[in-house]
Amino acid sequence: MMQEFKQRLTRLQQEQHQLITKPNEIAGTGNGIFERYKNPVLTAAHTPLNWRYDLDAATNPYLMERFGINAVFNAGAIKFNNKYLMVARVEGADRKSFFAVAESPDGISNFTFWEYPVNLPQSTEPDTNVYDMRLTVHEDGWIYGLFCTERRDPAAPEHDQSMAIAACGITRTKDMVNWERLPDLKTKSPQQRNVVLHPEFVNGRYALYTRPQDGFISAGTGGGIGFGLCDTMENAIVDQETIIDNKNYHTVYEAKNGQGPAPIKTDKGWLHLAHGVRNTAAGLRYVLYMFMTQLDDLTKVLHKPGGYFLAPEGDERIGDVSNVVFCNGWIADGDGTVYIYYASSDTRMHVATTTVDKLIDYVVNTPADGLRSSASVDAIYHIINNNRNQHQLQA
Ligand code: M1P
Repeated sequence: MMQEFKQRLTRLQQEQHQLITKPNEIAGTGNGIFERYKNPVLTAAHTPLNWRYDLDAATNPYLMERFGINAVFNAGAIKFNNKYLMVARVEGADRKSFFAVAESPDGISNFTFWEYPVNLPQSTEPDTNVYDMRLTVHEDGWIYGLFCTERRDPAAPEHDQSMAIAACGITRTKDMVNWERLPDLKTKSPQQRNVVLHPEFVNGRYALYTRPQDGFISAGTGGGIGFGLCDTMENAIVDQETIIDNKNYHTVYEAKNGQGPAPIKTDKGWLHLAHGVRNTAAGLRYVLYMFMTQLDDLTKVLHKPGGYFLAPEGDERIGDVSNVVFCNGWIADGDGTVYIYYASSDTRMHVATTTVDKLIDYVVNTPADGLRSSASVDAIYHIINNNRNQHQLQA
């Protein structure tokens, strides 16, 4: 028995070592806007063996998994002490998720989880489930993590065991290890998800991107990306939400949308990455899209390319919740490289790389959604005719 235990343990360790140390490389020619990579960067199989297995042959002679991990996805991201960190949503086989930090030396490979998951303090009303942390290095000196905290709806009748209320939980840290819990955000909306803290003060106040919604899944009268201000994060209250980017008929954000990570500041404006959702016969489809807001007026959208920036492709299309890409973490590095950490189908994490300059070019020069088929044809005619003129000039 002992022999079998040892052999199995060695095999598990070798397989995990191979997975974590596997080099990553760019996949295909791409679209010129960003590069995709061949391998996912973080999966359930990356979680440490000693989280999942009792490694004592006396108490676990068959070396069985004692705590199953179902998925690793929707990670916040930050460059910290020269390492690329993701704060991933790790979901157990029991469906509860929690946060755990994984680090990489180069941002595209070798992501390795820290020894322990994040020990998130509870607020006065304990969370049933927590997920999708957005990290913001704020100019007040703290690193904030805004996340979704979910609890059963107290108004739910006994027969309904799925009615829930989603709210924005708030935590902050200086070292990514010790986290202070602050009271949940209060807004007028019955539900909140995808809330993100802007990195700078606005007239001395904290600025937040919100996503008001009526129901737990359905956005109802809400669903756009909102913007609001509050005086303190220690008792955060947003009294007024202004929708800066709304849902729109027959677009990729027809059903709902939500801010991704905190926006990146550029000399042309703030770059935003968001997700858009539409309904199909096969269920909801989640894609990523981008827009840019004005430096001195965060509520003003300056540019918004039509359609999606990144949509699920190949294996990304399949998972626990298929046909979904979701992003709540990116890192703009000192040399202008941007690492976009996106999850596919609520199952695993990937990276795409690009640069700030390319993203500005994409956002400024991609035609806006004309909202009608004939406008799409006009946009293509415009490109063809420019190319013809160019060709004639060169001839
Ligand atoms: O299952 C897809 C996503 O659904 C929710 O996103 P949204 O609030 O925009 O609908 C979240 O639960 C998210 O975690 C999940 O990836």
